[in-house]
Amino acid sequence: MPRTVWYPGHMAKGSRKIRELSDRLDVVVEVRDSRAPASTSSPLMKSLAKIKPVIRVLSRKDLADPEKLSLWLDSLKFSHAADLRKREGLPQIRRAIMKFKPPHREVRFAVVGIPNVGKSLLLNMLAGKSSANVGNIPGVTKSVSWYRSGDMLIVDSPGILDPHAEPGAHMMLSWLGCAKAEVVGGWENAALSLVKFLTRSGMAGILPVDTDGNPEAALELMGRKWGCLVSGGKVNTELAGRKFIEAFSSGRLGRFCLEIPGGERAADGSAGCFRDDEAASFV
Ligand SMILES: Nc1nc2c(ncn2[C@@H]2O[C@H](COP(=O)(O)OP(=O)(O)OP(=O)(O)O)[C@@H](O)[C@H]2O)c(=O)[nH]1
Ligand SMILES: [Mg+2]
Repeated sequence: MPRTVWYPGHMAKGSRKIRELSDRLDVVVEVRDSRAPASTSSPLMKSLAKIKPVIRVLSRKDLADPEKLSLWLDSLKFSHAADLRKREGLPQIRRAIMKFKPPHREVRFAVVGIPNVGKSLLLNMLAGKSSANVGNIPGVTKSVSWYRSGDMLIVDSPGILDPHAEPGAHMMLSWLGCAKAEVVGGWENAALSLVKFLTRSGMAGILPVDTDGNPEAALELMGRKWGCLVSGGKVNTELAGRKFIEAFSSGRLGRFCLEIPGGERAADGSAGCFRDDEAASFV
């Protein structure tokens, strides 16, 4: 049985530290991925949102389906979409944070979220310098650190997942690069389940090959298309799975949203993704 939850020591420690320093914060900035704003919400917010004001940043606006993203912006309070690489959305986020600045000192806030959603990049963009390490794999930031920039005192924190998540809840996160594929049974497993999801939710058009709905056949075709072959001309399905997930999560296959806000349908009338309350039940 593969493990389905990834919760190394630095997540437990980071979670404890953020709770300890929360008294010193004026506001919490939670970063989620625009392509799955429900599944990429931070487990820390269950407790933090009760004691601190929250500003939500939906990163990777550039990779999301614009119509579905606008539904999320309407339904999530205090949310701002951003393309952090191009600094789009940054002035609005900065203004929202500055509203919490006390007159006598700098504004103090923590950037929190699950792994690889853009927390450290947001911090660097707000600070105007490359202070925190950024990288496109989950688990780059391992500890809680303070950064000072002008009238902001910012805490960067490690990406933290829910240790009590349902089995399979991290599957969608692995498609987005926010959880490791090893934890959900490897790249092939993650890829097969993504093909199944896209086919079931009317999004098969984003697949790089024509498929009749058979996930194994689709992965085989992708492997041949991308030259993922081993001796005897067989397809290396683990490698094909990895290439597929990487192409999907980086946006090379097109823009998408995997979820829409609870109970509503996408603006085009399609059921093109799961409602947020269904998100964990697809595997
Ligand atoms: N296209 C695009 N990429 C982004 C955006 N925001 C962040 N990224 C990329 O996402 C990757 C992860 O960014 P980080 O800032 O390291 O993410 P993090 O949340 O700090 O990750 P951990 O420290 O691992 O938890 C980097 O390759 C960023 O360039 C965005 O708005 N659009
Ligand atoms: Mg980081």
